[in-house]
Amino acid sequence: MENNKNQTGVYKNINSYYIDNPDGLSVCIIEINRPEVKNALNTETMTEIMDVLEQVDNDDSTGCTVITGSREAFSAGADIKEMAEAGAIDIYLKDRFAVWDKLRKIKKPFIAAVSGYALGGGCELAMACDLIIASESAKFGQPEINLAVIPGAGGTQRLTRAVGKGKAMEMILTGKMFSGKEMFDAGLVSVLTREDEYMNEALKTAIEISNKPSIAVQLAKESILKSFELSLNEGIEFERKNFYLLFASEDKFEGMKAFIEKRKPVWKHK
Ligand code: DAK
Repeated sequence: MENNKNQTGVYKNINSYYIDNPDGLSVCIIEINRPEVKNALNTETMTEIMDVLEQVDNDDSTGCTVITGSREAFSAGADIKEMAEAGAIDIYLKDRFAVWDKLRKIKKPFIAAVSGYALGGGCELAMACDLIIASESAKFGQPEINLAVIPGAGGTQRLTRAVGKGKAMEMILTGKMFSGKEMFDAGLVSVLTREDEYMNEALKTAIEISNKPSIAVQLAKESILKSFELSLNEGIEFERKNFYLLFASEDKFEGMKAFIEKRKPVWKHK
């Protein structure tokens, strides 16, 4: 499964590499690497993460990305030292957080593999991922209230959609941390693992996704995300267009032919 690791580039705040997958497209791993600040996300780190995600989107040989931190911290949030002196006008006019908005434009799936702290922007980065795989002892929280601010990268919206109003209120208004197990029970975490297993599980899921026909994967992701924005009727129409669009792909013909011929399909991702 894990034959070869090729670096995606040289970065200061992340390690990132591709893992070969003999059965399908390769998988990209991004490890946030700022242990001295519990993987706090300064602008440079977010820019590096985005650079890799965009690289994967443009790379026909890669199907999926896993974003992770260390066992101790996925990420303790945006870098407070970077924000401490910023004023409202400066932060608005210079649009200092613009890089965060680009996460929504990524077409290929990316998975959060969470252990340790996932706080503030760290929790929001995990929630911007397409699914969260976490260890039982992960610690999720939105502690911004303790800094006299509120979540600013989608926390009030994505958390509420994932866990409902009551739990979102509890997390955001108290700033308390909740375990991976609690967040699994609340519906934020898709797969809960034992302490040492979160990365293996994330990799397994990423490989499973990378073995699927990539165009269908991307249009499925796009359609699911649209469900947060559209009415049911509009969403179903959007889904229908993407369904029809897939009939233009070579893989659709191969998938259905292979089923009828009782053989494994050979995907071209075209
Ligand atoms: N930023 C900067 N440094 C941090 C940090 C952070 N978020 N979290 C930890 N550190 C640093 C600490 O300052 C300390 O540095 P030194 O003192 O050694 O120089 C070092 O990491 C170790 O931390 P501790 O000594 O505190 O370690 P503990 O084990 O005692 O505690 C902790 C770990 C994670 C519970 C604690 O460090 C902590 O509470 N950290 C802050 C968590 C937090 O408040 N996070 C939310 C930050 S606000 C937006 C996008 C994003 C955001 C907003 C808008 N837009 C798109 C508009 C996000 C905002 C946030 O995330």
